[in-house]
Order: sequence, then structure tokens, then C-alpha cells
Amino acid sequence: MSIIMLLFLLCGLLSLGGTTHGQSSQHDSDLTVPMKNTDGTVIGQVSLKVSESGALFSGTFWNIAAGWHGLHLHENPDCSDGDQGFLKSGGHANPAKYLHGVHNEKGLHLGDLANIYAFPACQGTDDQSASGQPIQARTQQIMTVLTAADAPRSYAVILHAGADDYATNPTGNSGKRIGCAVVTVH
Ligand SMILES: [Cu+2]
Repeated sequence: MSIIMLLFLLCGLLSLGGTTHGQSSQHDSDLTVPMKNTDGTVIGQVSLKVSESGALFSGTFWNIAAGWHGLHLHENPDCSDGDQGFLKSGGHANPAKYLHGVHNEKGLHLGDLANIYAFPACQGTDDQSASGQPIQARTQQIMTVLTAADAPRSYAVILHAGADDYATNPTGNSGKRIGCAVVTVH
């Protein structure tokens, strides 16, 4: 069986098992912001909803390389230097001065999120972004450290080229910064 056929089969299974609703829910659209890559192309959308007891991070991604990708809140809400690799976003949000990663005994950063896994883009899938791009990854993550008490505060959500190893301080060794979005805790 060829690789192409395998991919096709995998994509077919995914679209059968996945949601048939191509559009994201509309009720939280006021908190949902686009994520852009280093060229300024939109590659996803993210939102961060806080309450008194924690936060819910949500993300949807497309037009990215298949595989695992690190994801963090970086401390500076600045995505203006995509041509330089989003370095202005600074390091991970870490007001308590912990070390990086859930596998670090002195971890973790406030801004540490779990990796996302991006499936290969499947043309023709009914799980599409509003612009018609096949969606490759969706995530929802609960953040217990970030609460409404941190408002008002803005962060940069950074998507990385590689996986976070959850241990290497301070970055998780997750490679280049390939996507950026500014979120604000209200
Ligand atoms: Cu990061």
C-alpha cells in the first residue's frame, strides 16, 4: 500500500470520527484571535477564557507541518517581529520564577501548555477553518495557575516547530517560533 493511500485512509478515518461541524463555535468569538506565522499568514485561532479558579485555553490550527508542536504563553504580548522569528515575545510567562516543564521537579511555568499534534492536511475534509483550510489540530487545555486575578494582562501564544520535551529549561527545546497570537486576560 502506498504512502499516499495510507494518508488518504487516515484522513478518511479522521473525518469520519471527527466533528462534522466545520466552523468554530460563535459564542466566544469576541475572545478568539487569529494566530499568524512568520509570513503573516493566518495558521490558526486561539482563545483564553479565565474565571476565578483557572483558565481554559482553546486552539485550532491549519497550514502547519504535521507532527508535535510546543505551545506556550510567552510574557510579552508582541507578535510584531515575525520576520525575526517572534523573539520580541520574550520567554515563557513565569511570574513565580519556576523552572520549565511538567517533568521538572522545580516546574512549571505559568505559560507552559501541552504539545499539540498536527495531522497531515487532508484536502476535502469537512473539518475546515472559516477560510476553507483543512484543520490539522484542535486543543483545549486547562490552566489552573492562571486566573481572573491576573487580569488585565496580555500574553503572546507561541507555536513552535518541534515538540516541547517538558524538561529542558527554560524553553523545552521546542525549536523555532512558527506562530504567534496576542491574547488578553480580561
Ligand atoms: Cu514557547
